[in-house]
Amino acid sequence: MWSAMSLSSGSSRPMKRTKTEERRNAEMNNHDIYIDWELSGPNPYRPLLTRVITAALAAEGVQVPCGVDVLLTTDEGIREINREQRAIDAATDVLSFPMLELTPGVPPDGTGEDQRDPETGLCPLGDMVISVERAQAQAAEFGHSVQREMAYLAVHSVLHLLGYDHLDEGPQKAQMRAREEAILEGLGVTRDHWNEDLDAPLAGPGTEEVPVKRCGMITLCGRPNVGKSTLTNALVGEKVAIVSSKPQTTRNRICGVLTRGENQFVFLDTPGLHRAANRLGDYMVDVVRKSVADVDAVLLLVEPIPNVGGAERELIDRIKGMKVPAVLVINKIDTVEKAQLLAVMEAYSKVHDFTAIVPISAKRREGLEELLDLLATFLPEGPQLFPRDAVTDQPERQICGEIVREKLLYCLDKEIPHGTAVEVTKFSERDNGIIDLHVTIYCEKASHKGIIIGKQGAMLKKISTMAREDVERFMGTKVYLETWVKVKENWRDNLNLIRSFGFDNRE
Ligand SMILES: Nc1nc2c(ncn2[C@@H]2O[C@H](COP(=O)(O)OP(=O)(O)OP(=O)(O)O)[C@@H](O)[C@H]2O)c(=O)[nH]1
Ligand SMILES: [Mg+2]
Repeated sequence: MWSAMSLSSGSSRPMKRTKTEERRNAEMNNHDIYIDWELSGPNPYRPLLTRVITAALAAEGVQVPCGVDVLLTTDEGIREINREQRAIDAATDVLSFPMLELTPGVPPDGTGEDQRDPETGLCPLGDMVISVERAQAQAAEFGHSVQREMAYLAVHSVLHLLGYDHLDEGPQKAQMRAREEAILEGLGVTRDHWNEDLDAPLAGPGTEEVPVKRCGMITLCGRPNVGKSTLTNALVGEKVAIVSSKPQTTRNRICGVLTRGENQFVFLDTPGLHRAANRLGDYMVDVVRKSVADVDAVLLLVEPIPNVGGAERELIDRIKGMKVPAVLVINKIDTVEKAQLLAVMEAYSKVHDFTAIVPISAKRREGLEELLDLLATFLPEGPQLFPRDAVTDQPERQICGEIVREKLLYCLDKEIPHGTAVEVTKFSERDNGIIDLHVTIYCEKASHKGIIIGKQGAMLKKISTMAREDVERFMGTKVYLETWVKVKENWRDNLNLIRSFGFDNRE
């Protein structure tokens, strides 16, 4: 999965110390963990990595104060280092450069040769380099949080710095894996549990949060399935909107919040603009229209095809009447050759003079930093609308219902999931933290009910299991999920029923 290297003792890859970072801190047991961040914006992983590295050193029995240099960089950044240091011209997730030749399980005690830097008094363990982009991509691939992935990579690297290796693919590798698992478990980080405390800001000098000075609303609009929700989630760094390969997944305006330094971005993910075939469709289209008014910037997301479609033309017409910046975001660039992008840009430039055109891959998180840098320039001065750590305004109960709907979209074919609505009838927490979640799935026909339940209940069981696992991950606790399926004929054309499911656009 990843490569790492053990250089012989004395290797000293120069780390860039261009940015200032707070160094020592009481939480670090007097280790000097220097974290350099080469990406734009503030570094959200410093508290996490500081704690994880400190915990990994403690778990390995290291008692002397140590120095560890960490570089968090991009795929290109790690590739450059890999090329320079190892003559391997490829990006990877983590690289480790131990300073000392240590034996696994025998921690440095500051007495050995080279184990005490005369200047600092620290035991210099070496450098680790992590590609944040790769960590994000791997987290998405494995279906767990970026924090978990970062923690995993950091623990892996600390073990390398302490002499562990896995080049034999045999017992040494097994020993290293066992230590990784034990350390992560000790931190409360397992495959399906994330310890939120690890992300809390570090106490101590230099860690005060800067107040938010600029805050603005940015709408993401476009045709169905173009990747608006994928982008919202990628920008916010959490899954706030459900995603599926089927069009018309998003039914409501979903708000995603990102606070970085002095800037707070409030993203409005909208339903895809389509020709409404029922009253629910009318509602969704109305949500798009309303979300494109009274905002500070609009992002028009398009597929990377050199053809301006009806939905795009309608949205451009709307944007033309507004006085705010409009950015053309060409998504899914991972699916086309670069040459085609020029044709896409040209086709859209003929229709509207966009403030900027930004090609991205929301799925691979490419181009997002550039997009955020641009969007930051559109934010008006003003106080924050949400607390710093907020990612959405949706209540947990609502997100749980949406997760169930995502599994319906994933498991069921054709029109059936589009004719479903999910109502959460119970959402309560017991004294021991377990959550009871009761959900009713409404569908339009008795025949659909049969399909949703499946042979001997197999389909409903599959949907419920997938939903429960996701809800447990999201809530960070055990969940008892009970699901029922009911028929409400043609509910999508019944205004009262639509409203009762929470789709209400009356002013
Ligand atoms: N290859 C590729 N696929 C992407 C990218 N972004 C999104 N997708 C996929 O496109 C599909 C639709 O993504 P969504 O985020 O649900 O799209 P949406 O625009 O919110 O769709 P609606 O809610 O239906 O309007 C999913 O299968 C995504 O995985 C991308 O950058 N590259
Ligand atoms: Mg969506």
